[in-house]
Amino acid sequence: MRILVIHGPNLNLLGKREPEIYGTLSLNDINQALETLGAEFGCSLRFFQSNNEGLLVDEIQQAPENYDAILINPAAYTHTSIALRDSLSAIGLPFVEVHLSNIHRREEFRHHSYLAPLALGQISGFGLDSYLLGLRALFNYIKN
Ligand code: CA2
Repeated sequence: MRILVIHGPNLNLLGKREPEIYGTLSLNDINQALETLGAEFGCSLRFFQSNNEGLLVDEIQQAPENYDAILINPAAYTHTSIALRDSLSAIGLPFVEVHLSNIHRREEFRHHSYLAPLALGQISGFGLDSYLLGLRALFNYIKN
């Protein structure tokens, strides 16, 4: 089973800025924890981070050639990107949306997600555990 993990804009800064909101782990720490859990499930993972909306769309469009499902933290594009939503809709792969922070207890503009209505589910507010729970949910969904 192959899972594509996508991290949206500014997540490359994790661990370097705003630790009170996003914690002290780096993106690399998150990827390593996912890799370890993925190995327990027998999943191979690829990690992709970009600050560029078009590159994220390109990656999503190509995903069906190589992957069974997507775990995505779309970051700020969650709240703005019809392009990401359209690409996920077009490919039709199952995906789970995750957020480190609880977007529903933050500013109002973060409460809406363009992607969530297409997702298997959304996990928000648990830091690293949001990703690990999301990976587990995705694996359990696609293994059946
Ligand atoms: O909580 C999340 O995971 C978010 O997707 C993070 C996004 C934010 O726009 C969403 O509303 C919720 C922002 C990611 C920015 O990451 C940074 C990390 C360290 C320092 C600055 C930004």
